Amino acid sequence: MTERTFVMVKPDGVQRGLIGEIVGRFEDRGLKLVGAKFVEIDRDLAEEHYGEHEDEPFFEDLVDFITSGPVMAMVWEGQDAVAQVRAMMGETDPAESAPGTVRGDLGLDLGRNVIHGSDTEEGSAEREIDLFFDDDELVDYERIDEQWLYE
Ligand code: DAT
Ligand code: MG
Repeated sequence: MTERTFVMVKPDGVQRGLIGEIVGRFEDRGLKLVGAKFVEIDRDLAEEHYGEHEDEPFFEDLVDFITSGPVMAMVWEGQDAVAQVRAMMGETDPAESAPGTVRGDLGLDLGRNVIHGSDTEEGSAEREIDLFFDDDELVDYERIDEQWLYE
């Protein structure tokens, strides 16, 4: 099923010059970029975005980190996009992530895990996309290779 998912290159990924590497992986896979913005997240947005973790001991550090510099926020579309992006990201902890995944290739530490992607829980992706993007910031278009990506 065609779906959209929210992806973000976190401040560590931006500072380490990994935006292009990460965008390239999703492009090469055949996923379609339908929205993107390079922004600094304020505390309110960070706390709302990570609301599910507000009772965790790492919550403050997480909000500090995600607001510590610019992020590349994106929406990617494609068949089974939410789960496929999660698979390409690796595990939450880069140390446990398989080589070949973003976190397994580009990170080492749980608190600096380079990328965010919506989880597969029903409604997560929609909630995060709505948090970061207005409807008119998302673009409907066809990629020229779509007939060769999908049967
Ligand atoms: P994911 O980013 O894989 O969806 P998550 O939603 O469980 O993982 O957690 C959000 C972020 O919080 C994660 O990317 C890194 C941080 N985090 C998660 N568990 C942590 C822990 N036990 N200690 C410190 N930071 C943690
Ligand atoms: Mg998560």
